[in-house]
This record gives sequence, C-alpha cells and structure tokens, in this order.
Amino acid sequence: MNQQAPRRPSGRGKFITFEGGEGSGKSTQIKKLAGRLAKARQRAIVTREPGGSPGAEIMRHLVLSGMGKLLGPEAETLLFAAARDDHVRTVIQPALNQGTWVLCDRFSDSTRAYQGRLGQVEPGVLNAMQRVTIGDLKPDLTIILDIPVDVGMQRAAARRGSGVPDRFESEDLQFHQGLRDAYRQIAADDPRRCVLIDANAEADTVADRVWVAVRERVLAAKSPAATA
Ligand code: T5A
Repeated sequence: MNQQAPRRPSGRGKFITFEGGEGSGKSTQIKKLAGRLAKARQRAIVTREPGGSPGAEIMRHLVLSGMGKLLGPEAETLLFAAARDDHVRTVIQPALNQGTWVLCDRFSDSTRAYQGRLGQVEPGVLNAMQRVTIGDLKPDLTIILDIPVDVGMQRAAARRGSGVPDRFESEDLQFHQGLRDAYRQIAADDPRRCVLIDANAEADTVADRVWVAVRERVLAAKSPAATA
C-alpha cells in the first residue's frame, strides 16, 4: 500500500461522473476508481445523485419512494433539480475549488435519460433547470457503463434480495431498453466528454477499462507523473 500523503492540490479538481442503467455497476466501479486514484496519491471524494448532501438525501428519499411520480414528470424533474442544486453548491463545487477530484455516481445525464428521453420532459425545460442548478459546471469525463438490460436487472435484483424495487427499478423492460438507447445516444452526441464502456464483464476487467479511460483522458492530460 502506498503510504505517501496525497499530492498538494494544484488548481481545480477534476470532475468524473458515472452513468448507466440499473445494475450496470456504477457504485462498484466508482469505489474501484477511488482506490486506484488513492494509490496514485490523487485526493478524491465519492458522492452520488440523487443525494450526496444532507438536503439532497431528503429529496432522494422522496423521489425513490415514488412520491415524485404522482406529481408528473415535470415536477419530478424539479425534485431532482432541487437535490442537484444543493449537492453542487454544498459538496461538489467546494471540493473542486479546493483541488479535490469529485467522483459522482450519476449526474445531469441521468436527468436527460430518465426524465428527458423517457419522461418526455422537453429539452427547453431541462436546459432551463440545468442553467439554474449547475450553470457552467461540466464533467471532465463521463463514464457510461453499457450493459444488456436483462443482465443489469438481474444484478439489481440479486443485490436487492427480498427488498422492494424502487421507483425506477419497477419500470418495465421497454423502459430499461429505452434507457440504454438514451445513454448510447448521449455518448455518441458528446464523445469528447463521454466514454461508453462495455460493462458486461468481470468487475476487475471493467475497472481496467475505466482506468484506461481516466488515465488517457484525464490523468495524462494533467500530469505524466500521476499516471504511474
Ligand atoms: N435518477 C437519478 C433519475 O431518474 N434522474 C436523475 O437525475 C438522477 C440523478 C437512483 C435512481 O434515480 C434515478 C435513476 C435511478 O433509478 P440508485 O438507488 O442510486 O437510484 O440506483 P442506481 O444509480 O440505479 O444504481 P444501482 O444501485 O441500481 O446499480 P449500480 O450502482 O449501477 O450497480 P452496483 O455497483 O450497485 O452493482 C449492482 C450489483 O451487481 C454486482 C454488485 O456486486 C451488486 O450486487 N456487480 C456485478 N456483478 C457481476 N459482474 C460485474 N461486473 C458487477 N458489477 C457489479
């Protein structure tokens, strides 16, 4: 284990988001990446959406319980936006300003895929909310984990055990196939920011793929020494 202290931060931290359908392995991979960055002595925090700050965690409970669905897609989108606003202001932006990297399990692409593509909330409405909640903040890299829908649903069910499926896990296969298509489209539309990774493999194999993307697209651009 590397006992050296993290490097002294220089400049703004890097912002890396993980996206994908249910059970695609985001939480697993974000932890593995955090471990690799720690070995590279890169200071990083792991956070998630919806949630990640005390205020946003309250909103998380509300939306995942299905309460937001009763209000309709626009209102549900507002709940996600309110959670993101708190999370960005109190956790993400302060960390980035201190030079700490932020690894975030879901971010604004989730709103584009779930509420935009599937909830059919208009792009103009999404853009307006995005301007208010995140302004110019944009991930330096977005890792999109791509997996066949049945594999993702099986993984999510296995992890849940006897627990009740949440608001989005309860949607039908057509919804989840549409979600996969939406994420593939997001990756195709913004190839400079997004990388689509085949996540239908052993967790360590997927972690190697993620690490290649981070090394090539973020670490190499920042400091050659950090890629060791
Ligand atoms: N949402 C969120 C919106 O609609 N709009 C928004 O703007 C935002 C921000 C959040 C929900 O909110 C929605 C999207 C979501 O539906 P959540 O509880 O945070 O819900 O859940 P998800 O983000 O969907 O994540 P999951 O917990 O379903 O899955 P992960 O994190 O992708 O997967 P993970 O790592 O927990 O793995 C699932 C299981 O598979 C195993 C793990 O051990 C675990 O048991 N696994 C593997 N097994 C075999 N091979 C591998 N490679 C594996 N990787 C993991």
